[in-house]
Amino acid sequence: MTNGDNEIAGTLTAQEVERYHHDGYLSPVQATTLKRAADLLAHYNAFKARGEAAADEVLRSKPHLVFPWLYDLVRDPAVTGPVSAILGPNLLAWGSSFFAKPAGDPGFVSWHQDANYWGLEPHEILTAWIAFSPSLRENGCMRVLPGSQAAALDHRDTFAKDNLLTRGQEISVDVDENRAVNITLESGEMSLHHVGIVHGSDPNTSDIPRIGFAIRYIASHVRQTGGRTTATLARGEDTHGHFDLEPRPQSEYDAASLVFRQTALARQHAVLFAGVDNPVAG
Ligand SMILES: O=C(O)CCC(=O)C(=O)O
Repeated sequence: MTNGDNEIAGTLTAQEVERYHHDGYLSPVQATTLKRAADLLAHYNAFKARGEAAADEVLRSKPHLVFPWLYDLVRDPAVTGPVSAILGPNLLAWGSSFFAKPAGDPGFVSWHQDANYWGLEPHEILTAWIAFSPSLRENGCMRVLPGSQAAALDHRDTFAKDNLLTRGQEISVDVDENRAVNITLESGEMSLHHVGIVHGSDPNTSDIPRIGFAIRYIASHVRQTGGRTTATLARGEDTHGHFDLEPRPQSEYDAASLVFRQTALARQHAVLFAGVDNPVAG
């Protein structure tokens, strides 16, 4: 398979894979060149500048279904190669979300574990969080608790103002923040985090925007426990057929891809959270 960003290794060493399994995350991993990251950010900014009423909602859940440049990133061997070193050769992307904090943005993400919400089994699932802009402590980089993927903790919905998770999901027991590690990234780098790891992030107190694109990858044998939904074939083959496969959008933000995305999300919502708004970003 050719690599979309030729100068990027697109794989992991055995030691890196072992570190991922031990710590529940791996960072940094090169995902794109600096130039490609700048192009991706330019695409993102150009779309935001259009001022579409639904922009934030679309960017939050499965935007790769309406932007060809994101669909291609989801399937890019430079990104899927390292993921595949952990999850195996056959990968689906179950979701994607932007987590964006403009300069000075009060938005934060409470401590949570994704595994609590997604209804996917087994947990051969990880997020590739790709930095479209630098992600630093001062602009609210993601933070993780190494090793915390081993135990499932109780959560509650807070609906807190400024929480970037739609329902303000948070762990309802004490989290020892002294153990947290800052995931700082340069543009074009990514972190990989296990679906069970405790993670969150603080507001952006700087004048540097923090724009991250999170892709939820699953091994192709993973199932949606509550019913059949859709996913994108990201690498290899869909050997199990547990999901209906999502097509590449014909062109940016076209009517057909917008309708397809709405339908896919409606199916996902119906299976996961009947009557609850937007589970995917959480
Ligand atoms: O971007 C952040 O600060 C948090 C991201 C997150 O919660 C996730 O990718 O699951």
